[in-house]
Amino acid sequence: MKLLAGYLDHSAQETLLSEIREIVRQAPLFTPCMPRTGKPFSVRMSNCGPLGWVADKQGYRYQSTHPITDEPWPNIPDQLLKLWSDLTDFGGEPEACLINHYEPRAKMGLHVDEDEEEFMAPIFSLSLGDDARFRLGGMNRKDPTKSFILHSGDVLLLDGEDRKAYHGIDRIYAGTSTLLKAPGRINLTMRRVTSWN
Ligand code: MD5
Ligand code: FE
Repeated sequence: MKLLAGYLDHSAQETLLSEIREIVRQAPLFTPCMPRTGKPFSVRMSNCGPLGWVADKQGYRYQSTHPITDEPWPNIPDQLLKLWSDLTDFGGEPEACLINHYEPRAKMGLHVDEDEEEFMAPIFSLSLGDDARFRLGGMNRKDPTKSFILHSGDVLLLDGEDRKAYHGIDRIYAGTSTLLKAPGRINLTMRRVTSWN
């Protein structure tokens, strides 16, 4: 795991945020839910790129359209594609950029990202807005975990072993950033999904 603390300066964060606002206007945030039980996530999501991650009673999957509007996802902003090519040595562009919106009380339980076919590609994660406590464990749910704080503008690169590690967001520290109009946090995660493209 590589944490690039404060990689984006304030003005780069503002520029990116205005692009994300436009994306979310076209592809509104939706509330994912757990397969079978239908229990809603506390995080709301949208996506940009050829594929987007969705979660509903049928399960977790990547698909090329928004689950409510049925429209294709908007493009990934050039600024994000450039960050991917600058910071990863993986050939090819990311296929999915998941947009997670955390309100102050939202969290994401420990999980492994395993809906992708391509496990060789890194995962790129960027934080905007309020600080969050991130928890990173090992390959097994019971392995010991470490936690650390992610700040607005931080980039996290996950490859190798960490790509399959348990991780989650324990809590948001509301009011620690003034970037967003309201307290909360946005996380952008770029991924390769298919292994044959
Ligand atoms: C977030 N999102 O802050 C986090 C950051 C998700 C998710 O976990 O699935 O949407 S992504 C950080 C990440 C991805 C893959 C592996 C690891 C971390 N890891 O092993 O630490 O909203
Ligand atoms: Fe994850």
